[in-house]
Amino acid sequence: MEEMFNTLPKHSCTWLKGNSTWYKYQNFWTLQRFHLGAILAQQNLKAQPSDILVCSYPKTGTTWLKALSFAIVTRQKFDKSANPLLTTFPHDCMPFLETDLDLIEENRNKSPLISTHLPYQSLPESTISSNCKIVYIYRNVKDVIVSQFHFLRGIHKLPMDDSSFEEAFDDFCQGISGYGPYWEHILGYWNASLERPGKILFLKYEDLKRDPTSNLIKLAEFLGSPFSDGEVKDGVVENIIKLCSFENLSNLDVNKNGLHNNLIEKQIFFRKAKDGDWKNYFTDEMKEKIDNLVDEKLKGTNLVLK
Ligand code: PAP
Repeated sequence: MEEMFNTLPKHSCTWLKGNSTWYKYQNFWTLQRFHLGAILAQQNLKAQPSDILVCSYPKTGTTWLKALSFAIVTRQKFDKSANPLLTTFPHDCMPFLETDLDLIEENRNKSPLISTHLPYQSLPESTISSNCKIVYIYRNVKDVIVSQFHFLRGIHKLPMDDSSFEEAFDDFCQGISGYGPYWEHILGYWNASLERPGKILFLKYEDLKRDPTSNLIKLAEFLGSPFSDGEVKDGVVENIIKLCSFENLSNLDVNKNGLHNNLIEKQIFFRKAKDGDWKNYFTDEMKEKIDNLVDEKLKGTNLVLK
């Protein structure tokens, strides 16, 4: 493996002061350890038809989608005051394919959810042959760039200066970003959703914000745990929305303190959660460049990333 990685295209981000080296393998960029985790999963995962994959490109709403999906599929097991999300970091509510392969089997007793940032083309073959359902979240590209910049600079305790943001932007436009290019990631899932109708649900971060109720009802139906009329009347949908809201999750002790995987401060996963924060960072030229780029890349889909 060491030898193989030595032969791959690699990129050390100047805007991360050399703290992070991404490798391009299987047509996407990420850290060596996630590539290795992906290879292990591809070779060893024995997916079950009942497994459900929670898939996303980083910084598109993963934490939120994990919390919502977990709350939906486990809602019969806990009453409101004892929900695990009150005491568990949302990322710890389900195994992450690239790092938690050994937890997947045991976790099936708790929920069918498995999360991953892998592009569709790199999902383990057994998830495709088992016809596993996939829920995919995406978000407008400019907020993703800003969110990724803050997250990665934050991890390495670097300040948020303008010149570094420009470097991060340039890398992103060249497709060099964690699990990037972003547009290839989206297109992979989008094309698969056309080939496998009913098996891949697309959700958009901004839609979830604008209309959480109908999106949650759609998500629950897709996950095979639809809300009954009685539940809707009793406010179960609204309770899940409140439980998983940015305001609630970001203020819980479990999410404010401590490290995720002994590495990353959990609070970094909760920043502003705003639609349109990019306006504070982008020049007109940058906006035009990325808008044109994604228009071009996503031509022919009805996906709007602007
Ligand atoms: P990940 O891929 O590393 O897990 P992810 O959760 O996808 O990150 O993205 C984090 C973004 O979601 C942050 O956006 P921001 O940087 O623009 O603020 C974070 O604030 C936002 N976020 C986290 N939790 C929630 C939530 N419960 N509701 C809405 N947005 C959220």
